[in-house]
Amino acid sequence: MMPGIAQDSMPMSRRNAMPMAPEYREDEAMPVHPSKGKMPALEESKAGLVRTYFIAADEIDWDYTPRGRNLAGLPHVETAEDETGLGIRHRIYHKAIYQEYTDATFKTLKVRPQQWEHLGILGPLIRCEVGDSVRVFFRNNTHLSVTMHPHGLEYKKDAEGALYNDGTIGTVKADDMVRPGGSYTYLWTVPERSGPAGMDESSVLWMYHSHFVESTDVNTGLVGPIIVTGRGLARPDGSPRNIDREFVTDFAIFDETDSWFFEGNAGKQARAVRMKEINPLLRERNLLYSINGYIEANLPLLTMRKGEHVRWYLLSNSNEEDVHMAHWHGNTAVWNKMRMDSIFLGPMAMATADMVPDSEGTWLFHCHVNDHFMGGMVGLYQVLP
Ligand SMILES: [Cu+2]
Repeated sequence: MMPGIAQDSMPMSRRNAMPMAPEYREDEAMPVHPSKGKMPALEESKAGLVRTYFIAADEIDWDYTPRGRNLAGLPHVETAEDETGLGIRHRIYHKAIYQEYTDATFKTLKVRPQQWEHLGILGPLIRCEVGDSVRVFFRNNTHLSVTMHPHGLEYKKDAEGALYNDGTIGTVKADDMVRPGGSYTYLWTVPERSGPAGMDESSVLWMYHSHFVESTDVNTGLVGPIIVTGRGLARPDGSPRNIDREFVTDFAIFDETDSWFFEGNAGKQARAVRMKEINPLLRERNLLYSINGYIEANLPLLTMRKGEHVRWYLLSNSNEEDVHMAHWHGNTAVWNKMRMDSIFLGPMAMATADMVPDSEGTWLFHCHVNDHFMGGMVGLYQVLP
């Protein structure tokens, strides 16, 4: 636990820029629907299923290299780190992430299915079919004010999860800033315009993130995936019926100098937000070029079988350096009806690509931008016979 770290450590310049929530009262952050006891995960409504999630923002110590450094075995140019002999094996930072719980008591973490272990630092996968709705019982266990703001899904002003001068007041503001220890129930709907369009396949990727101070919230770790399957195309669990296996990979640069916890992590070094100007070198040392929060092939091995219909959902974070070229060795994929072995991602991009692997073996999966590749934005995937 990091002592005394909260947004009150925010620089004045940024505090003054914050929009105010004039009608906010603590009791307004209580759930819209009382969340006593267990709620069923699935309920039928007229339109479709109501898919219920219990998600908390939690503080954790995140290790970008849980299994050690440079697991891809790539030759690399000797760095200052090598020369100092410090042999830094782990890159650990205090962070806040979204985690899924079993019920409204928020006592038991839901075990992540093996299929989704590779999500790493990302929040739980929220999935649904067009016509469903998504209800998230959210609890903020951090010392920060945070929110959940979804992309793509339909929301009213009381479930947008973003604080700005939108002319709303009162209870409609409660979703915009969930204070430490607070909770809120977000209700999102999934109309046709949230699902696949003419050029899409049977499912599309969206994402959610905290949108209190957006850049800092995401760099702190508060981001997760949403997958929407087209109406009538989903299995009961929401997955697309025509797909054998799915992977979500976030080409994610985390700027740890823009994390709410930077001062604690770095030992009271200079203020984070102006680091780009005042100490770009220190910032560069704290840019983590990750896939799902893992660097240097610490991403769990993404395993599939030859001939399977594999869907890749590609995502990126939103720093200005989050300009990526996701590249597979060994196999090709189809994106937007085009054959690719590399897919471009701008900041906060979402892309879906389908692969039917025909080449067995263990293959590199990496960002082709030189700095990112050298910085460790590398994973491995495996095609079994
Ligand atoms: Cu990149």
